[in-house]
Amino acid sequence: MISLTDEQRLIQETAREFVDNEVVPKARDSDRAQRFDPELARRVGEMGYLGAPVAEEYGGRDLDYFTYGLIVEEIGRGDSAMRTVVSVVTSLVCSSIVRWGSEEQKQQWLPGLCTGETLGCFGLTEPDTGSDASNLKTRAEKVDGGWRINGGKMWISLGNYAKLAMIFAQTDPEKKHKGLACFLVPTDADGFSSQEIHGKLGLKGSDTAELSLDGVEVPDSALMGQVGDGFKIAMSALDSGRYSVAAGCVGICQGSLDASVAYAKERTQFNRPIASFQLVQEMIADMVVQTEAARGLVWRAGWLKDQGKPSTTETSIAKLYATEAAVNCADRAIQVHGGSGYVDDHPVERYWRDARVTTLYEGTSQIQKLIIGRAYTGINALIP
Ligand code: COS
Repeated sequence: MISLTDEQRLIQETAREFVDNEVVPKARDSDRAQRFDPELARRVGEMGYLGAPVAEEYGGRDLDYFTYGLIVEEIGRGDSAMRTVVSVVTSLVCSSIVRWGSEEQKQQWLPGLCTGETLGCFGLTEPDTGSDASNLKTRAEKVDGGWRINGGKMWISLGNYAKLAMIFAQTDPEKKHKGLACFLVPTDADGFSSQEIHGKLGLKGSDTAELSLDGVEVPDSALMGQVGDGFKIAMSALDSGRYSVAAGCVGICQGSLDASVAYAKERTQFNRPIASFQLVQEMIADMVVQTEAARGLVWRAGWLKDQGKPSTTETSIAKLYATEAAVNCADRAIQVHGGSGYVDDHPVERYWRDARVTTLYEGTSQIQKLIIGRAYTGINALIP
């Protein structure tokens, strides 16, 4: 039986209160206005949630991954747009700098990222490069004392607000994934520009950008790790990013369940609360089972990370299951709510729209299945 320590319970309760008091009341308005709320992101940082797993000496809270997951679940229940801030800033950017950055890079970037004063973004995906992440068209060319970067990035969360962009680029196409490098690029560098992407199905309260790097020059000190480490940096970042997406999706499952139970007990038809109908209870039971199963998988992945054990496969299992469960639970929650679930008086239609992207980004469900299948069979079905 897994039980939380007193400290973990306290951190979970504090996060729950913060989310209920400060995140939930703003979620619908941000969604309606299709507006990212940088002040709220800053509050998330002030609470210490952006630096949760980062060492205190760099401005973080030095929490373990398991406890970080508890916080992310609560934020995911409140608003996936804010959970995206945590996934990007903490899991993709901070965790990469912690693992791969030089001492100078850690001191330069981590304190600002942990407080939310500086937002970061993760520039891997390109217009023609999604699942095939090593096949980047962005080029980094060596120049005197640094690098010149040319290319474009697509679907970049926080790209219009970030002061720091982690940019992955190819230095030598013949080397394929072993030629990739990762650069810490200040977004005010000459030649760097961003454009907002409109018309999304969900995550309307989140900022999504297309980035353009037109001859952006950075010094040698902007290179993170070695030339050739880029792909490993990206994959290890995704080990953390996928964990946070999965944890956030447990929050969507729980939120869908909570809203459905409350509504089903209050709404009457045929002179009875609809919660008393067997077919409604079936939907609620399905949500309960999926929520608990998703949480268990996330907790296992977090525990493995804290033990320093390999967790790539288990993270893919958690990400695959929790994201699909979130889509399903939100869909069932709309069904329980009937017509009321189709408008934004209740959070469930936003849950559904926001959950939908989670089976796409940070590795589609199909990519997760191929990672899991390869791990269990020893056969690589990724490249036919
Ligand atoms: N951590 C560190 N290194 C890793 C790693 C991880 N989790 N996973 C793989 N690597 C390393 C491998 O050790 C290997 O190193 P060597 O070249 O030294 O042997 C290298 O990276 C290549 O690994 P692999 O053979 O697994 O790569 P593949 O090309 O077969 O598979 C997939 C890569 C498809 C799994 C990968 O491209 C992927 O995850 N794609 C989806 C990308 C994605 O999620 N995009 C969304 C972006 S963000 S929002």
